[in-house]
Amino acid sequence: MQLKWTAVALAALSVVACGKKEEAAAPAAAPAPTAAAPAPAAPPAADTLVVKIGHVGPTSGAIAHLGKDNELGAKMAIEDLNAKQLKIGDKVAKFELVAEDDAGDPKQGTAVAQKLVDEKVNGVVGHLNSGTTIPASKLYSDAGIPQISPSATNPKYTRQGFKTAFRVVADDTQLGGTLGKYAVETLKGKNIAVIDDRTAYGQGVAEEFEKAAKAAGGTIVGHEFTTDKSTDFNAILTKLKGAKPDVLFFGGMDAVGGPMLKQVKQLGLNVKFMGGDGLCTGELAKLAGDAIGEDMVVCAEAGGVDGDFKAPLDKFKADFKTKNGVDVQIYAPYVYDAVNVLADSMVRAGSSDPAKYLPEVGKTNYKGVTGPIAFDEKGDIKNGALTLYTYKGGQRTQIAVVR
Ligand code: ABU
Repeated sequence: MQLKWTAVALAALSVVACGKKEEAAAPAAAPAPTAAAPAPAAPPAADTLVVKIGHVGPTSGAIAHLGKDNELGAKMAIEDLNAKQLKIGDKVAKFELVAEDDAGDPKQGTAVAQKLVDEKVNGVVGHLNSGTTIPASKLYSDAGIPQISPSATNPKYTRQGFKTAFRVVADDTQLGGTLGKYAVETLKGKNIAVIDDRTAYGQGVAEEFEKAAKAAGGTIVGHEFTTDKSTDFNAILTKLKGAKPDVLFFGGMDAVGGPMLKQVKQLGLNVKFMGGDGLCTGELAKLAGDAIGEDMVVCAEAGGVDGDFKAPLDKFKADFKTKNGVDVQIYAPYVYDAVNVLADSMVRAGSSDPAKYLPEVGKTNYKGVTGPIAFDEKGDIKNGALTLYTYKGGQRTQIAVVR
């Protein structure tokens, strides 16, 4: 009897064991989603339209802080657009960000531009640097893909006759021109020295500055050259010191301008240090340390708002800080607006097909966080503003918005 019970029990256990074995041997079901391996995205519903927005900036390299600033602006725009459930034609748009890094390098810029073209993005916001934006713009133009740069200021970008190229900031003619006049008329500079980094941006803005400073009655006492990767400026600063300048203008980015300011201080060069938008970032104060001085640096952002338009920009900057834990560096709000301008054009066209919505980009009349946006026949922002800044107590501090 005891034996019989044991045999039945063993048989039952064996059935359970076999059952488990069979379960284990069965074809694996789809793995449960984990943080490391998320479940594949569900295919879009039939009434959903996937819209791919390419973004390119230097998210690696010396100005990665600026590239990341721009990319975060694009991410915020995409999230806000998706929350609105916009309709393009009769479908709800689902915007997807395709973010690429060009490292601020012209060759990498065209390589990632080709990648975006091959991926058939519906529009592009970028690139950040003029030196990458200009060569990439030919590829977008050939593919008929609308491109809006939120920060490239070299005039050539919109003067190539490409119908696809737009810019939501002022250009170097306006930047350099305003700063050159300001150096002479407001800062009372007489002997003016210039350094540029030989990039499309640095060289262009320095030339415009020089022209305007001369036209306002200033004397250019020296013009020296560096690169966008240099760290030692002693030779050129020493040479310029001999010409006794009262203003030194630098055409280049903050990553070079910060260390240059330190060496200006070490050499005892007593100048107002000026620069365009590439210098005019929150990061400059960190890069220069106490060499930033009080009211010593004067620079300009290639956009700006005042009056009633200030509140939306202030709100964007506060939201950006809350969401990302960092302050806006400079151009994130312009990226945010540029993505929205593309989306607004698609809605008006009832299509995300670049050929169909491109004409609507040119007709844009959009109220953004950076102010009103409309384009002239070249694709440049109409009535673009500039904001002049200095640094007080290590903080970028607004002087004035000028047009
Ligand atoms: N506009 C300053 C930074 C970007 C560029 O134009 O190269």
